[in-house]
Amino acid sequence: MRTQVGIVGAGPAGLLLAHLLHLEGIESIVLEDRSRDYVERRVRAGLLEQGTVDVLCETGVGDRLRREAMEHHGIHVQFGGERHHIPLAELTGRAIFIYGQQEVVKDLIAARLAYDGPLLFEVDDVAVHDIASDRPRITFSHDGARQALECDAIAGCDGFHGVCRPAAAAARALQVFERDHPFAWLGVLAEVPPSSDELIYAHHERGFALHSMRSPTLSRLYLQVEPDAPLDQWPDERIWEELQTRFALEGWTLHEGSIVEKGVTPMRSFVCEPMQHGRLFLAGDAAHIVPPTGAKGLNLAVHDVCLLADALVRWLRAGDTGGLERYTQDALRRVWRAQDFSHYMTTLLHRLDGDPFDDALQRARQEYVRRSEAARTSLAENYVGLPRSWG
Ligand code: FAS
Ligand code: PHB
Repeated sequence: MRTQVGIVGAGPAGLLLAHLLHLEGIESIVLEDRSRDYVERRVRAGLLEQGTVDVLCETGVGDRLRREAMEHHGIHVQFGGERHHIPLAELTGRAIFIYGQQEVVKDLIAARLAYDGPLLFEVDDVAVHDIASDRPRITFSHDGARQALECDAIAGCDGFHGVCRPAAAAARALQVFERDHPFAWLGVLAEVPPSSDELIYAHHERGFALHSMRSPTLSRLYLQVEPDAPLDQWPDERIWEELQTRFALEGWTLHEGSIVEKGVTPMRSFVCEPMQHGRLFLAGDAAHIVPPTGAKGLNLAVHDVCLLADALVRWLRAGDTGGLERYTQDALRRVWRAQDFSHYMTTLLHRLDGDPFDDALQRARQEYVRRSEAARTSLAENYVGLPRSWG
């Protein structure tokens, strides 16, 4: 088999890259090791920056998003028993959108299949080869047959646990920056109308809690728990009891409903540099992970593939390698901004591990957000996502 760009992974990064390349007449093949049903059901992100929504709409995969996404102009942050509103749109002129990641994935898969774009699900034993040569290859098994795909370039969009970053690391030294946070998130999807018009990020002495949503009838809620907290120690009653405690506020009620999905997500900060080696380019979670407190992961993946698609088109069309040579530095500028903001939101709002100095710093930062419009504006600017001109 032969194609111009071999793409490993049918998450938001891989599917959007394939779509952007298709719009520019560049061929690609997407290889995914899970089933279509699995990737379309996997509950992950839910918050899209204005910039992400603009890209999806401008490239023709935003029709359902426009109809179904919930546009928010603010968020609430709660600490010290008080809830404070951050008027995002007033402070930045930009909004955020609530639209499940699996809905974005469904829209991109539907678009891909509508023009018969090659997309193989349930592939096995994916491996990348000769990435430092001008004929990189991907080998894999599909429908019981071993296949080899020859490419001009390979895009590693296979997430944090994929095979592409380790392949790059095997070929050359990758610098890794990482930090594991001493807690995790227990996330639930509940069939109950959201109890708030906008998201609520709550700090409580028992731990962090987040009230998000997916639709007017579906709430998405998160609790800070111990790393590796076993789910069987979190029956639904205990989850609601803990949420009630952490969101408690005079005159406000958290409505309960049946929990239809729950899972625990580790909190990790991770960046590998460079995000490329030879003809292999990493994008999204394959290259960097942020704790979800800043809602940046999916939005960073979209930003990476916009840069990578532009650079690949210029190279494959005109032999101009400038964009590819700058890919890592251009992508990392926004990655480190998001790393800093995600770390800031995580240490501002989670129960920390009891170091008195860190706790005092946390109180000082909370008070600064409560009393300073400049602090709220900086938080808002990072939260809605910096404009494209920022790079
Ligand atoms: P993904 O992990 O989504 O996709 C990689 C794909 O590659 C997967 O489909 C996988 O099956 C496939 N794959 C892996 N190994 C393979 C192999 N060897 N061969 C073939 N295929 C392979 N981000 C936000 O912006 N906002 C949020 O609100 C937010 N909330 C989150 C909540 C949770 C609970 C979690 C876990 C993450 C959240 N994130 C959020 C971050 C998240 O959305 C990721 O950043 C996003 O999925 C990254 O997309 P991809 O890079 O495409 O990676
Ligand atoms: C979500 O809706 O899943 C969500 C929203 C905001 C976050 C993280 C997750 O910061």
